[in-house]
Amino acid sequence: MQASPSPSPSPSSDSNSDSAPAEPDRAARLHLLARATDPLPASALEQQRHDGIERLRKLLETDLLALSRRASPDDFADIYLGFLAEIERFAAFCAYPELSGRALVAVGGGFSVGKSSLLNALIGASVLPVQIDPTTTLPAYVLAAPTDGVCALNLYAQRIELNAAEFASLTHDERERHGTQIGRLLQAAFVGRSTFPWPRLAFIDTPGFRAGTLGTQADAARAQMQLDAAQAVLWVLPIKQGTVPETDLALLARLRPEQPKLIVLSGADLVPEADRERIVAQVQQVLRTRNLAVQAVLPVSRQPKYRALLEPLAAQLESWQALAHDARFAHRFKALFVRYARGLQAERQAAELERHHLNRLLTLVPEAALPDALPLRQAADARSQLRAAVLTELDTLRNRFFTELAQIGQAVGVALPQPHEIDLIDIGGEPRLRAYLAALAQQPAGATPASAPASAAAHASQIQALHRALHVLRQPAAPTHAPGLLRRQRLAPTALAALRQPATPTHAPRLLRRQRLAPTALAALRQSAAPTHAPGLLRRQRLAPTALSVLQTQGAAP
Ligand SMILES: Nc1nc2c(ncn2[C@@H]2O[C@H](COP(=O)(O)OP(=O)(O)OP(=O)(O)O)[C@@H](O)[C@H]2O)c(=O)[nH]1
Ligand SMILES: [Mg+2]
Repeated sequence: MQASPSPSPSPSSDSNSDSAPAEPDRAARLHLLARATDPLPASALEQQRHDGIERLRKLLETDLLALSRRASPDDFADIYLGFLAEIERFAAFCAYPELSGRALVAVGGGFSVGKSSLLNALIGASVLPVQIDPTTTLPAYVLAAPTDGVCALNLYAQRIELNAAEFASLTHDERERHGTQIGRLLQAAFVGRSTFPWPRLAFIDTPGFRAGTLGTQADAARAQMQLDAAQAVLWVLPIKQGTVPETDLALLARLRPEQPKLIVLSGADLVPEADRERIVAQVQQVLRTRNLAVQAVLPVSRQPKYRALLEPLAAQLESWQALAHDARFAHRFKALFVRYARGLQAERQAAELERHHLNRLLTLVPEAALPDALPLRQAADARSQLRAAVLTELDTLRNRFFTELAQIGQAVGVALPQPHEIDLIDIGGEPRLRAYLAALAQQPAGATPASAPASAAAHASQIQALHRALHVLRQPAAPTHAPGLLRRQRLAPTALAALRQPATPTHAPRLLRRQRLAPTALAALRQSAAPTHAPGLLRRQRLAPTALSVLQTQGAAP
């Protein structure tokens, strides 16, 4: 394998662009094309992995779709596309398990902003193709390896080796230069370098997304998925722009808030030194105004003369090596299943409510009209029952999916157990609370887990509030409680705040009151003229048990 590809098209290939490719080139292209479309796994292990992923795919494409035809929420198309995209990324991960154990740093930004150039400069070698025009067509992972080499995932997610020249040819202008579009058949490339300085990091060089009028939601969604999957993000902007375009701000805003991010201003050699600081301050100001937290805004340059500018960035990357590098596939798959289930639960509740209203109406309907009215109630009943049945089947399907996922994970050496719904709550980078919640999830409500923070034990009221909320969340008999709580993602951070402030024991009830639970419950209880309304209203609020127990603790409820 050749050590280092030529980073930019050679003048000779440019001048040939209008004529037919030469014979040796044509043969080489055909050979590459054959590998890019070869469906056969190379080894027994590859075969096993391939079969496992195919079974997962079939579960989604056959069983999940069949279920969705019986009942599915309005956003099912998005959920399904999410599943397909996640499966693709999972297949890429399994085909290149060397990625596991490394924190993934995504390099994102618009077209031709200098993403690939930045990576080349950081690793001190021209491994990624760089051109003035849009260049990168397929996401390329760059990481440490015992020997230099490039491989890619072909059309059938099989791993194929590429020589340096082949990799360098897979650019946006491949068709003009070689008459082929093999880059579009490949799913991802993996560039291993023996001199890569960060053994516990891997970069992913993403194709730039289109901005402005050319922009499509699909582009942005694809870019966001790659960025989302990473543990940290380097966002590249050309320093000459002097500010952050709206498209970039929108994408940055959609990233997970706890994901560490750096803004990198490329082309620092192109502006006078005095302007550099001004532009950095300007960018920081824009980010502050938009409430977008980034660790730093760093001017950089690909020019060797400006190498010193890369040092702060290199130091930051060094610290990112300590980032947790859990493969979050299981979480993202689970989140998609939960989204489907929540949609069904909402529809089921709507049907139940309709049935409830119809029941009331039926008491007023003259007997002669009953034959017309009763089918309406039966229809609402049927809708609710169908959702309940589909929810049960969805549970079974999800468990089958996760059993299969765990087996594939085992084959490639990554643990992928099914996460608890509680684990999906976004509680930021608070490992202590995360561990605490995880321990709670394993225990019966009421018990304080051993891993609880020391100060927590002394402040039973906050802990109790947290327990109650989590208990509600875990109740299988009341599945609608979980979505309610999950949707109000404010619960966990506020519980965290309560744990942090042991001196204010009223914090938890205050929070609940702020969430408008207690006032609603109180209002319902006050309606003594219509006592039967209270439970109904409370049930509709979905958090009745929590609200009631808080009121009881405060002596406000019977
Ligand atoms: N002077 C100067 N030029 C740069 C710098 N960084 C990138 N460039 C130039 O900007 C152009 C685009 O650079 P790329 O690294 O290919 O940009 P990219 O973001 O990877 O582009 P896509 O892969 O197409 O999205 C090339 O012509 C680079 O030479 C820099 O720091 N200084
Ligand atoms: Mg590029």
